[in-house]
Amino acid sequence: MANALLIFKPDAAYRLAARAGIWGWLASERDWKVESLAWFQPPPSLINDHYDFLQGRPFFPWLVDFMTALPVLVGRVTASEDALKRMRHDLGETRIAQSRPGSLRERYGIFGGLNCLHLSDAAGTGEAEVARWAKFVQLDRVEVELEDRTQQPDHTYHLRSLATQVAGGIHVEAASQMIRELVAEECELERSELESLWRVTLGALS
Ligand code: DAT
Ligand code: MG
Repeated sequence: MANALLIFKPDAAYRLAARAGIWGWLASERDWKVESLAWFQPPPSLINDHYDFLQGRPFFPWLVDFMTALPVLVGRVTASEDALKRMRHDLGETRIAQSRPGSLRERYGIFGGLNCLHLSDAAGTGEAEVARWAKFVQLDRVEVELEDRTQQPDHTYHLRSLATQVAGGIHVEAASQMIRELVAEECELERSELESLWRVTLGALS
């Protein structure tokens, strides 16, 4: 069995419809088992190590801010190597514009690297990631109960359209403001947390 690290990134941890949809898939445990789940805010040093292979890329400072701005949901999944491959297929490609239609990222990801979920890409990386993160967060028990439905609206596709405008330099202010309003509707967050989520969401578009 392979161990894989799983992270609901801020865009999935707080956008409640996205979280419910992704949890519905994960909790089906068709071919895998969720062994742990916990809230945890990673320090920048951990994200620097976790994404070491991306250091120097233009989006790297944003990526560290994205992954450290708020507590995220971190878990461990066990699966056969084939099942892990199927999970990654269900997840979809990294960048939202390239993500396979019907995949989780195409369904719930907003734009670019705002792609909802981290899942180790193979048994080897999973083992290393689990060992690294286990020094910071417990990966042995499920301590968070998530809902697979919510009253909160899902504005993913509207957000993607607005994000495309902002990234293209079109109606930047109006589109950014509408993104703030729609993200706020999707979440149940205090103002200061919402501002962090706005910052990392809009930060992905510049
Ligand atoms: P994945 O998350 O699909 O395993 P990865 O390991 O190559 O992708 O990259 C890790 C994260 O870095 C990815 O989830 C989002 C961000 N990222 C990677 N390439 C990117 C790009 N070209 N633009 C923006 N963000 C990117
Ligand atoms: Mg990866």
